Amino acid sequence: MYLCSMVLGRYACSANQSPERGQMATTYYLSKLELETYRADGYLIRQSVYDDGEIESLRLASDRACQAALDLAVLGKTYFLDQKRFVDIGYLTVQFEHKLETDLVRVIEPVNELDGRYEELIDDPKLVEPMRSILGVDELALWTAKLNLKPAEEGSSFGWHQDSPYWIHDSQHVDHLPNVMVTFDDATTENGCLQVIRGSHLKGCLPGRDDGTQLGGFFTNPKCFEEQDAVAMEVPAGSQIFFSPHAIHGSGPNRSRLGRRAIILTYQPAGFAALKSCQVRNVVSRDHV
Ligand SMILES: O=C(O)CCC(=O)C(=O)O
Repeated sequence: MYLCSMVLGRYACSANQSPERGQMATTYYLSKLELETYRADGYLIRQSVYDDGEIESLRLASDRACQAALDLAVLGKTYFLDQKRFVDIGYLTVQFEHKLETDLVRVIEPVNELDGRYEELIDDPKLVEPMRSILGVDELALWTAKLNLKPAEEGSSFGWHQDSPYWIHDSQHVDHLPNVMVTFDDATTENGCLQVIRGSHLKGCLPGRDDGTQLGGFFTNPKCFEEQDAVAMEVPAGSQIFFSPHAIHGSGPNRSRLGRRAIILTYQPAGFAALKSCQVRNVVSRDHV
């Protein structure tokens, strides 16, 4: 039953009366309108889903995951693509900010393997139930989990791209890999919030840039979309942004004094292996809180 609705300010879900015990159980499935919005625009925002305590626990986990990644990175294999530093430790990849000699972490993937709080988050009904609505199946698995950090004044931009062309060689069901970003800080244009080209997911996998750089092919050819269709996902900390694997998205640099931390989880139907570990990580259903 799809009962959730958007309200002004903090996100609230409709309560579902349990006839047996007379108790109210909260559900997080998408409403019909939300699902239609996701399908038409390629994204859907739910604001302020997590309370201050939950947000703080996600931030603390980000500090722990970064420290763990830095400790592991000394044992890893370093390489550069277009002068950008990456370190692989087994199948875990750490991307660093672009200024040389910096140890500021930009992305960790798959981050759930570094911290139990993120492992637990994968099974959170607040994520799982909307993802069941989007995928139209009850049983889910994780595809990947990225910690995306934009340190104050240093965090770099992400060029316009789709995720589907990255994943098409590793998945037979690239249309069924929806993302959700959970924000740990208020996200604004100034601190480099996510931006999505509205409706771009309807075009499927698009060609990359042919600019002679190593990473150019991963960025969407600018002839395929209008930048004026970009929508800035300005949301409070603790919000969720669901977006299609075909949605063209990117973000500007962090020009502010506030960090912009977030995790992006990507789900798929159950039984399929995750992107980097190649292990199946099925979602474990949890009772509602
Ligand atoms: O963190 C961001 O602003 C964008 C991240 C992104 O585009 C990605 O991880 O695919």
